[in-house]
Amino acid sequence: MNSDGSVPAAAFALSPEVADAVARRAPVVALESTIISHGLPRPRNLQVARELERIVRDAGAVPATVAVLDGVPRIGLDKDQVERVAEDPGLRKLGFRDLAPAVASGASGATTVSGTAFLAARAGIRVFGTGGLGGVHRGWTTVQDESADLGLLARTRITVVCAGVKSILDVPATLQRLETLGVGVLGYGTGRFPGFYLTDSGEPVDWTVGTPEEVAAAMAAQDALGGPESALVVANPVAPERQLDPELHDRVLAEALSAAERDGVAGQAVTPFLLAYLTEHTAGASLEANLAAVRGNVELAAAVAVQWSRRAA
Ligand code: PSU
Ligand code: MN
Repeated sequence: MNSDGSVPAAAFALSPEVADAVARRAPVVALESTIISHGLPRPRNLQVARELERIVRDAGAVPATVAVLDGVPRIGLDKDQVERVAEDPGLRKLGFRDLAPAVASGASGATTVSGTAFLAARAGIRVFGTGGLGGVHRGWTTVQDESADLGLLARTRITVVCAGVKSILDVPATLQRLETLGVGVLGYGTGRFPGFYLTDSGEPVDWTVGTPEEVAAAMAAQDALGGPESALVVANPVAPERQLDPELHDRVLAEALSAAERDGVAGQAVTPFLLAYLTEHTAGASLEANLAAVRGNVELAAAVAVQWSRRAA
């Protein structure tokens, strides 16, 4: 291990640009790849992958898209690697627990929030911009389906900017788990937890910040306090004029949930089923709200990374 706690570069590959930025403590934003490979339709996903990197650069930070390619965890992808993530239908979905077997077997896969947060933190990156966190699924009392994102964030020092969690999950149960796990949640410019497609999930948050500087101050306070290496979630709502029409959202979600039950959709298939149903039955409006949320989060993540870097200087 290096003296700053990061592992030697041989354990995974930082792109030269990301390695240089981390060494200089310049602003860097980690980006996940599951959203590209499994979360968005082709060929739009490649455009989005490039656009997100562009948004980070325009805000004065270095993008570090994370994926595992041929058994090598990569933090920062070149042009061909980004294309591969978007276009290769064979990529697996890799959470934190999948990383070791993927590395050992030379597999390729896109990293989820848990996989990305882990690798980014190990590489010395403190800020991560994404769409929505995984969370506690509806029906958790019987199926026990809770994303590994929550547990990983309870033991990883990283700041994740997201638009809350998708309404296909049990939002109050997810917030409750974050509380139990000791993961701080800051509403960005709001006292309400965002609902991914919707500006307001209907649930409150306990803390509100208004600027990237305030986020960076909370990060610095986390470090000053010490204690368990937990993350900080910055919940950034999609602008009201870009959200999915709440009435349409509620109606189509109810339909989607009953269709899933009727068709006996279960396990890992539930989320893709519901998301595809929403996209189809809102004539693409859910996709546009999704993209607006992700863009806003990545932009805010870059602004936070810039402030964080200034503190280090
Ligand atoms: N939420 C979204 N889009 C996504 C995901 C979540 O709005 O693409 C992805 C993220 O990569 C997240 C993962 O980490 O799904 C959670 O999957 P699971 O529930 O299997 O842990
Ligand atoms: Mn799950």
